[in-house]
Amino acid sequence: MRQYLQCGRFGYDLARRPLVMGILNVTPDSFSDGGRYQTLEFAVERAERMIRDGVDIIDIGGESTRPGSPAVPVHEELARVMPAIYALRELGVPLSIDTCKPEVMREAVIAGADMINDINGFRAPGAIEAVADADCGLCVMHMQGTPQDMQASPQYDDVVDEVIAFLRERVAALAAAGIARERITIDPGFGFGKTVEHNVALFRNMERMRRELGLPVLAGVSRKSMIGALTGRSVEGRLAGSVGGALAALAQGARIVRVHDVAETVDALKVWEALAPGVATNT
Ligand code: 9MG
Repeated sequence: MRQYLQCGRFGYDLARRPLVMGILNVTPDSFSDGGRYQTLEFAVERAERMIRDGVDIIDIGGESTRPGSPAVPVHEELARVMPAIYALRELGVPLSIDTCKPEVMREAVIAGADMINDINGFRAPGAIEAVADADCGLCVMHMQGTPQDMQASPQYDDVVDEVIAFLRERVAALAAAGIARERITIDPGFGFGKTVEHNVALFRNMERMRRELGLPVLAGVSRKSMIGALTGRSVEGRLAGSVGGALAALAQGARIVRVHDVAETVDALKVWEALAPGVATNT
């Protein structure tokens, strides 16, 4: 299966190797409390660290998507995200912007963002139009509900069928706007309106998603409550579980893993690939 991903200024053959996407939150609670300038300074330091550690894509988020998080007004999200794009865009690594807002997508792409990661699957009015004429990569994620209410009571008849049907419909909507398939990755959205059982069922069916939709799968389980449920650990103690989750995701068919702990994930991947060639990388 052809697995080329066009990501703005960059292009990747995902059949050759999987990618590690590093999480860079630029929300006020992500770094100490020194205001905007200090947040930016820390974000640049963190991004440079990720690059030294071998990150492939940096995913910048200006609005928390944790369950129960409040929505942020567009002007505030722009004020958080845009300085980070300007500061990081010449570092030689693709920048992904984690946003649901068409205005932020548009400004980010103009400023040089290489990918838009939308947990809302480009459902907001104007979202598809905001990215249609660019060449940025797109991550289309499934979410039931909104971050404010999604974990209240997730319900599915068949979670795997329903998530695949949703992703199929969103990919068709993107294609109808003339967007090339090689720009698109799909994501089951672990923890976004799902119980642990839903997450496990989806996790074990990522290869099926990839096969049925013919597109690369991005998986994010890093430090999530699903890792907490499987290990019994609070968020601070989920590093090993998250690395295990990233490797398991690749073995189950994902080609991009979204992680907080880049160095540890990259090292684990190197060791696994050296000792069990083709297993983690699915070749
Ligand atoms: C922003 N964000 C938080 N979790 C995520 C996940 O699992 N996938 C993607 N694409 N984005 C996420």
